[in-house]
Amino acid sequence: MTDESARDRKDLQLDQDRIADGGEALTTQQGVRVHHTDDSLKAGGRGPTLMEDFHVREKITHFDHERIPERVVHARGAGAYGVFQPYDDWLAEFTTASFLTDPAETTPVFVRFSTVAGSRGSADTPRDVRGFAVKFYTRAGNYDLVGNNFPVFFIQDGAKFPDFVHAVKPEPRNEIPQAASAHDTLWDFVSLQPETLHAIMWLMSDRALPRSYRMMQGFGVHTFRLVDANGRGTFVKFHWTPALGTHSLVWDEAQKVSGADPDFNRRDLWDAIEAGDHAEWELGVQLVPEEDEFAFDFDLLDATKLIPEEQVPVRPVGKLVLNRNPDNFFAETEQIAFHTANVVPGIDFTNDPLLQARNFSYLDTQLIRLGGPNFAHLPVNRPVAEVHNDQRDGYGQHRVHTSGTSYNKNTISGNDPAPGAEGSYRHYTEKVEGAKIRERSESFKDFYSQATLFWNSMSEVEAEHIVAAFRFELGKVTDKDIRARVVDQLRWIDLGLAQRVAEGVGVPAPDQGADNHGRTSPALSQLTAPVRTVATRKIAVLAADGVDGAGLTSLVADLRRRGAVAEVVGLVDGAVRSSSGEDVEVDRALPTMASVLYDAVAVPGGADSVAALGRDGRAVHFVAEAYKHGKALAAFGTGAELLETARIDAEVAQGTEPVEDHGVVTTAADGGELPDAFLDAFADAIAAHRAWDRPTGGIAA
Ligand code: HDE
Repeated sequence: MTDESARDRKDLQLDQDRIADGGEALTTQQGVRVHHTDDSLKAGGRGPTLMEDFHVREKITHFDHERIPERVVHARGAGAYGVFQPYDDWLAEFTTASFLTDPAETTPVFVRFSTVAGSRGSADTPRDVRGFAVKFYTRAGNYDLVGNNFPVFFIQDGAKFPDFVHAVKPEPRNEIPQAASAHDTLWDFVSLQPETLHAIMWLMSDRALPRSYRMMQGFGVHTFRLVDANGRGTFVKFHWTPALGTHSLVWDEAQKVSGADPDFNRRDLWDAIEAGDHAEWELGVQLVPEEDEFAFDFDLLDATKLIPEEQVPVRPVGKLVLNRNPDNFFAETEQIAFHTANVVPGIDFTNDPLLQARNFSYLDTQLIRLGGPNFAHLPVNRPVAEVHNDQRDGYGQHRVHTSGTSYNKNTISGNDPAPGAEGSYRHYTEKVEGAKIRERSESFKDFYSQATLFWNSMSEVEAEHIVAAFRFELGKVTDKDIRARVVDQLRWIDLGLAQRVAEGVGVPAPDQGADNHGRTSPALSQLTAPVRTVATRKIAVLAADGVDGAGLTSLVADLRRRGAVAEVVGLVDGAVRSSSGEDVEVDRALPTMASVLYDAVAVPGGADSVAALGRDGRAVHFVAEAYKHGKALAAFGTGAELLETARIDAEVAQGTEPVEDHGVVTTAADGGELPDAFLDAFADAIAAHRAWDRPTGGIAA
């Protein structure tokens, strides 16, 4: 964004810290100009290095200290800046937080997405929960909504968090497997801790394999509290709904993406923002009046439960747009410090024991990760609201306090800074009574009903994926007793599920289980109301010398006009020579790409091009694999011959009238303008995300 007036307050504040290094002299940290940085100072050209070489010693010392501890969970992430704006003021009846209620107010934000279990250098697409952490730089101070892409969590009390994380992280003896839950310790834990099962169902579902950070929902998970001007509280659940719809990879694809592009989700976010395709979500809330606290058949304080949307609708509040990539990964995405206790007036906590533990953990973790108590001075963490207090000193102190006092109350400095100003944070007044006791509330003890609700709400395809995921995960568990114990738990969710899983993992299938309550929540399925759009979808257009250039150009232009990202993929880089002798520029060389990096594949006509592609195993595999993963395919002219070479079992058009068969769209037309009906049918197939009902062998899930 070059337009000054369009730059938000946080962006302008960051100018104080940006260092451009344009045409400057190289200096030491002390500002002394350096004459030569390729060789150390030595006693003779072949002699020993001298201690007095302050430049090289400083350079190496700084390098030695470049790393900080990675996050103990959510180490792998990607972030971006953006802006939040409410649509209108309806929520003002419930909260004094004006950034949620004043449509004239835009709030700068930084959002960090992450995987949970993997190390900082792990791949983006393991089966895992995704973090969705939003820092709002509001005028009333920073508010952090540190959520996930699942609405429920694995445990109910923070006391179990270290146990859970130790179980899911790589095994302690050999640090294997990296970024994967398919190993003995996680499933041992699950089999002994049934509160995990609802979130485990989400983990085994397609939700754990988002196609893009831009195509996943976000949830605050806990029940929080909104507070109005009179101190009245209202329970609230926060939801983020992506404008592009919620879409997932299939498992076979996700595993291959890990190799083809370990930065798949990072790159997707970065590239989209660079291209001006700003990522968007709608913030919605489910509100529950305090008098209805006990109106549900679960406890609102239990983070393993969701409020079905059919019971309490999600009401739209405003829009989040991510529009600016960070300047420096370490300074911003790595050093950003979220904390669930960063709240502003109008938002408060509940007694959810998971949330209460988080309110301790996040500050504590930043102290070790960022090396002391002054991490709020780091540019990305600094509020745009003014900061004044009597906190002093500590490692990395950036402020030069000029006041003669650092205590309150004082007379020497006119009692500045003074508490109690208008707009101060006031904690919600809640009456609390109870015996001091270490126990789990009885109201938390139904571990299965909502896991069943989730299972019942899946479409057939989604349910199949869940069964396949359990079979994969438990199939990797070496201890058969653990497999059997997990299956034994699953029968309390649904007997059929337990039996299908058992069959795949070589343990006895149970013949008795819980009576399935039969309830569903359609909103839990990703496939019930998918948003259909081709916007930002990536399409590979395969071409070799002899391609029908006019047809190719017309297809690519049409896809780009619809907002998709169309790339010409050649056998080698450079250009392909069309059948009519023009050069068509190649965007990507086939050996550097894979079908798993695209949403759809098109094969233009041109006899020589199609024959050359047909002789290349990688090109044939590219098409066959895209088909296997349910992706839209299109071919025109002789292009359909490549589909046959790839043994794709679809009806193809014999004339110019397009034929669509399970997401495979063909026309015999070639050269010049392609029929609109063909282009529309291909766009529809891409927008449908996947053709789930392909006949031959189904989707490789
Ligand atoms: Fe976190 N979590 N968490 N968590 N969490 C961290 O904070 C923790 C939980 C979540 O992009 C850590 O700065 C405890 C639920 C996200 O920087 C740490 C408990 C949810 C991120 C921590 C939970 C989350 C974190 C690690 C149980 C979804 C990444 C580094 C009581 C609502 C934020 C850090 C980022 C990160 C502790 C449970 C989401 C150690 C003790 C539930 C998105 O403080």
